Amino acid sequence: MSIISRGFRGKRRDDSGRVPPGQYLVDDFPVLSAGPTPRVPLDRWEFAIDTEAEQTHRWSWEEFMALPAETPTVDIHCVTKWSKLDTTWEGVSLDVLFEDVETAAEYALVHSYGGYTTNLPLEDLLDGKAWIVHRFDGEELAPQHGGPARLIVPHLYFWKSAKWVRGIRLLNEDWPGFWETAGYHNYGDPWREQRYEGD
Ligand SMILES: Nc1nc2c(c(=O)[nH]1)N[C@H]1C(S)=C(S)[C@@H](COP(=O)(O)O)O[C@H]1N2
Ligand SMILES: [Mo]
Repeated sequence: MSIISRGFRGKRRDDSGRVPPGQYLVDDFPVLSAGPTPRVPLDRWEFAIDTEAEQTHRWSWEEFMALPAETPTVDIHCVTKWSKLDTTWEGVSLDVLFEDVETAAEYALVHSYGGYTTNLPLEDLLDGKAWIVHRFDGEELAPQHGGPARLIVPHLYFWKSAKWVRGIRLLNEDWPGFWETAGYHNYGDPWREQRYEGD
């Protein structure tokens, strides 16, 4: 009887198929901010959804924290080519925030404390694809990573995941955000390597 070796795979998980083209894996968590880190006291923090019909839905920090939370584990991909697998967050699904929002708009412009903006189709925020998170890796979300709360939309390049998120404006017509105006791709699908305008 012979001992058959099936090959030693080591302890590393199988990452194949999880890293989009042109990306490399990192274990640390790089900080990428286009400006200074805004500090928002929680008693003045609010998150708002404004519809194309000028209806506003608003949450104070207390109201936001009272919403049902989820703990997504997702892979994130920055256009500067780092990817980080299995990041763990805690926050509120956009499906919860949109529950009572009546809209026929197709586009969303996300805006942040500090003035950052980014755009995406509304459908990319819904159906379990996006969250407003306030915890990362079991800890309060650090200010440099977007605390007190940021958007995460892991299926698009990470610039769509607005830090220090303040609100979402729903629009009938697409309106490019900060990086989208500066030559980056309007949609930003990492699996299709949509880094720059024209990709
Ligand atoms: N408000 C705001 N959100 C932002 C940015 C920014 O400059 N300002 N940078 C984006 C980019 S390019 C990336 S890669 C991620 C970086 O998030 P991190 O600093 O937590 O890694 O945030 C995105 N969200
Ligand atoms: Mo980025």
